[in-house]
Amino acid sequence: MATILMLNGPNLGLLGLREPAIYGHDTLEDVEAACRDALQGTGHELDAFQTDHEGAMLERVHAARQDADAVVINAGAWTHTSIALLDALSAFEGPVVEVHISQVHRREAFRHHSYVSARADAVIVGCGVQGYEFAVLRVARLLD
Ligand code: CA2
Repeated sequence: MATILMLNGPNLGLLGLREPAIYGHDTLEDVEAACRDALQGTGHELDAFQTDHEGAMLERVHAARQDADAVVINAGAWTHTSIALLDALSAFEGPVVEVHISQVHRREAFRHHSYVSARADAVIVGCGVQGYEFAVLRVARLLD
């Protein structure tokens, strides 16, 4: 049994509670439940972590070297700013899939560049929260 770690960065704890026109009505809890359902029968389990603190995220990525086999990450705004997060993800050896709920390339120019993409094995953008399910199924396939 492999462990897939789903990471969500700043403000994503507000999912379903604010800005439904952009991010939809599902809460992060709903998304985690949908991903656990999607993984039923694959033999893989989901662990999930959200933080608004960059240092806490870096430490969780470091710990993933010991306690996770793959990472699905929506780094939120850190996607566009954090070389530190890219460096932490680069030290993780398993598959990494990047998710963005919104179609970032149709939004402001500052959302078009992702540091995380330099490490990601796949990037899922603009599929709404369903993108997380696609991402966990993709890493499950990569782990098999
Ligand atoms: O589309 C995405 O998933 C983003 O990663 C979301 C980030 C944004 O900075 C990225 O450019 C694209 C923002 C996450 C904020 O999440 C909220 C959720 C509900 C209400 C308010 C913010």
